[in-house]
Amino acid sequence: MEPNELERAAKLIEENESVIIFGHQWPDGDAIGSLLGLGIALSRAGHAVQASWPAPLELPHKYEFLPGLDLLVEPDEVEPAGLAIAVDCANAERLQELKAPATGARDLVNIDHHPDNSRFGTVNLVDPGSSATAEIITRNSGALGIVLDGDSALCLYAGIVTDTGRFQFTNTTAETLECASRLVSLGVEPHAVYENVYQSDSLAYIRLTGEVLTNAVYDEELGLIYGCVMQADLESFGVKMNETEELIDDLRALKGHRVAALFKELRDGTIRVSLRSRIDCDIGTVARNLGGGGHRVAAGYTSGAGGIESAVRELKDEIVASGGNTGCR
Ligand SMILES: [Mn+2]
Repeated sequence: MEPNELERAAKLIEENESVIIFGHQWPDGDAIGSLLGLGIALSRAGHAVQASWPAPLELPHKYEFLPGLDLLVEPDEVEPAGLAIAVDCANAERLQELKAPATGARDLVNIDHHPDNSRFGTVNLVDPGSSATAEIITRNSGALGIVLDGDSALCLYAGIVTDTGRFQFTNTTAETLECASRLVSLGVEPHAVYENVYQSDSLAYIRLTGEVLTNAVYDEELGLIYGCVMQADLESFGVKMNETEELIDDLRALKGHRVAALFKELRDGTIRVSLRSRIDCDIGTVARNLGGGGHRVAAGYTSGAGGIESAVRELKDEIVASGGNTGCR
């Protein structure tokens, strides 16, 4: 990240009274935590803040404990503002219907940690070395002229905890832990985040997990473990798709696997594929080759409407084909 980008972002924040903050569709803990944490800090500094993401503006229930939800505005009700800030979005396409208000603002600050970020902002605070967008905001809050309090710290901490798999993933660095330490110093109680985010599953979800794990398949030759969540499963167990975000982590408990994949059947029949890998296997490149994107060890893409079987075959073929470059084979 270039130092003058931070200065330019700080100046834009200072100059603009009205700010819209955007996350990506189906936001995860980092997108939500970054959006709300930054939103709270700016609103308490006197800015008029709107926060949104592409429809549906549904918050996964485990994040309902976070403060700042009053800042959320339905995407079709967003009013123009002088400054737009995108958080955790790798490219402007991820903003979907919010792309127009985002790029229509005089300036767009793009804060993100995805290695394939397209630098779509007029100012780009992109740092692929950061575990989370929330880590970038925390570490640079001073340089950005942002004052964090207990509430904004709680949101940012939730973002870092979820994107690092509770400080277990390969993206966890000394800087990550220093940022977390700072947020705890501001009043965050780690156990409260744990209880709200990781001990809030419904019995229906736990039973669905049992079903997915029971039917999981392990391809020993590729070191690939995968499971599927079908629309029929969601209906019979009474679970929403946005509750299944962490299900892939259960597959990763398998000793010796290299890649974990979760195939999710969307309502329109297309298959959303989430991927995780060991550090020596660049699953982000595999996802990009299949039209998606992401990080080296956590990525995803959308497969066509050919059904689960063809999606599985497509993934296996790509792992084999790109194996020499990605180290996934
Ligand atoms: Mn993130």
